Amino acid sequence: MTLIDLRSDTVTRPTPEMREAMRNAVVGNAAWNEDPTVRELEEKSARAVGKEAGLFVPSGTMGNQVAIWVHTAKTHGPEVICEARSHIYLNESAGIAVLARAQVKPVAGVRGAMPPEAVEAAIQPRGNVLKPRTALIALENTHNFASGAAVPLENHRAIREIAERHNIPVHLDGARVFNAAVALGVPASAIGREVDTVQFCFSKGLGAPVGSVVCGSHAFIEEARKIRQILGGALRQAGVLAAPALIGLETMTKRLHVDHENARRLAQGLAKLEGLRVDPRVDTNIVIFDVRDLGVTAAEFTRALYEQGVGFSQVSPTEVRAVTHNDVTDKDIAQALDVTARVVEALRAGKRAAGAGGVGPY
Ligand code: TLP
Repeated sequence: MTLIDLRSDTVTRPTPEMREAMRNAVVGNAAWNEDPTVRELEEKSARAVGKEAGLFVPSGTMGNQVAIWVHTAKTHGPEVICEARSHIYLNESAGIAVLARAQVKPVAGVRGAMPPEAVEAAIQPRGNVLKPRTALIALENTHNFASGAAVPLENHRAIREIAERHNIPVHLDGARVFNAAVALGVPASAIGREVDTVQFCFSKGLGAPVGSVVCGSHAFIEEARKIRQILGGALRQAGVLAAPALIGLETMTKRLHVDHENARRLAQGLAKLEGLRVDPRVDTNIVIFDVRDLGVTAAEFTRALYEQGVGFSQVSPTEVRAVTHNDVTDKDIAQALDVTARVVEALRAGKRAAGAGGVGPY
């Protein structure tokens, strides 16, 4: 049985063009900044998000953590304002505390967007020796655990104005910034312009096997290079990884609307199934739904589906996530809906599927 794998858009296999590009990639020692393919990727990435320079890193997590560390390094007792369900807070193994030695001030968002007035209220008063110092405001767009919501530009703009007034930098976890750009109908550079630094991933919707980039000013990137070195993220002949990432950046960004349509179709189909609570607003390639009314946990639900050839992941004890990407077709979506309908029916009839495997992380 082949798996329709909707657990994440990180599961994509490199396309034949990517494999070919890897084979032919011109390489050099990237740790010495001598790999021409990595340099080309860094330059084009920076341009795409409206920044001066970029730095290739092995993962989105490293890109975010490098950025957070650089932004907070000069502050004693730093605090980072971020959304309460943001990836940097929930899914980066407390890297903020371990690496930057900063603490988090979570602010609850509405569909991933932190209300600007709540952000301003969360900024610590200056001059009070008891208080941490707000060293960074971190945004996420698209917002993964807010069903892939595309956060409107106006929200970023309002937060940037507040940040500028308080002299606080803004970082964007733009793991899926091109999905956001497509959904908002703007170039990614319009989103990048509203923040100081951006991390985005080649290994998600863009379909490349490995890699992310962190972008910002020349001065920021020089500091980031130092931190990347400390974290062991300075790679050698990384052109073989940058080559497929370039294809992701230059061609795969043009097909993301297909993933968004598939996700919408999936959400509409799931919403018809009794027992599933589905957020019908799907901006991009992520659908999140709640299975509590079926009397099962998200882990039990995903396990039952996995056994029938459909991969969903759990994002909380009751919430399940489906993510569309280059390796799922509209036919796969139709089939995933058929299988899900059968499993939901069986669960509603009180049949519990036992088994293990494939539930994915949250
Ligand atoms: N997200 C993964 C899981 O960790 C949940 C996924 O399957 O979606 N920022 C955001 C918004 C992300 O969604 C992710 C990965 C990252 C950062 C980290 O990227 P990687 O996995 O490359 O370290």
